Amino acid sequence: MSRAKLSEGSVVLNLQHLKGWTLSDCKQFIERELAFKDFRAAWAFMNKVAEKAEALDHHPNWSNVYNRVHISLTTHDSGGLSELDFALAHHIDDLLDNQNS
Ligand code: H2B
Repeated sequence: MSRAKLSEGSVVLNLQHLKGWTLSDCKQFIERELAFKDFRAAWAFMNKVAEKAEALDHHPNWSNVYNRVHISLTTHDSGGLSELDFALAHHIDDLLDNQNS
């Protein structure tokens, strides 16, 4: 998968296939804020995302406060958003869907 920076049009198209993610004002990040039952649930989720990030060699910028996780995705190597950011975002959404089923 390519780390090349996507055009603004491609970013907008890709975003339409994601729910709950927003584009930052500078247009270099897509972001999502999540809330879990407690810290343990948040940390378990972060561990699962970390596995996928390693497999993709593509890593989130994120922070955690107790049950909340803020995720911000960008491609540092290209100075913008790439296919990898959207692939990771979709994977994160799949993990969330599966934990609720
Ligand atoms: N993660 C993210 N989000 N962006 C990158 O450009 C990136 C990465 N580059 N993970 C990878 C690692 C690169 O530094 C290594 C050397 O492949």
